[in-house]
Amino acid sequence: MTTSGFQPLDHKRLAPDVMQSRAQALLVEAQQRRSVRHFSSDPIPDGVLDYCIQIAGTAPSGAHKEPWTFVVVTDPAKKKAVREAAEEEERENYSGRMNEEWVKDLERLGTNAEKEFLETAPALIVVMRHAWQVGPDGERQQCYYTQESVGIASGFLLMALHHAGLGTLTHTPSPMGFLTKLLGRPTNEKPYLLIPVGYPSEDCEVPHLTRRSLEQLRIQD
Ligand code: IYR
Repeated sequence: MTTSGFQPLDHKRLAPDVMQSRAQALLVEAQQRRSVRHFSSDPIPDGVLDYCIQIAGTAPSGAHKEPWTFVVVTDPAKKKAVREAAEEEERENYSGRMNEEWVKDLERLGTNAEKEFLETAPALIVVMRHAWQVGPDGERQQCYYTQESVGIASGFLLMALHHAGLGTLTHTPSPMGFLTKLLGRPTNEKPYLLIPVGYPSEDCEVPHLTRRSLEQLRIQD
């Protein structure tokens, strides 16, 4: 969307009790979200990913440049290629690129260099960050606060997918520059996150984790 001029904001105040119950209901839902590393290969119902990607596209961005693209990978051969390239990087990470403290911090997540979920999950969404954009005459156009903008859009996406009943993982095979080429994207698009999406497998387990309480989260002046 491009803007030209101004228009009145379409906003209606809600009754306080409605505000409270809507916020609380969203909290209950958000508390159920977990990172999923074991997926069913069952397909995702038609249209769900498209709605969620459009929700991600409502995120605010620096100078409204919308510096993002969401590449959806469902082709088994392509998922296999992503897995192979990601595992190659991860083997290097686990066998030396990550320091001792980092490897120890990951112990409770039970992760390793094997990334079966990259093939099992019915879809991989690769969030691409536009470091710059190309104008109509091929000129390079600046983008602003792209890390922040794409981070917010990714948060919207994760929440939307969770709300729709799907499991996700925020996976960051590192480095992940290989994805630009593998997915045939232009060089201004930098891979930001790789999000496997699908139903969690029937036997999916997640680590015991607690979250910070409101008292720890909120500092009152
Ligand atoms: N990218 C590796 C390692 C990893 C790093 C962090 I920080 C995590 O929260 C989880 C994993 C991997 O995906 O295994």
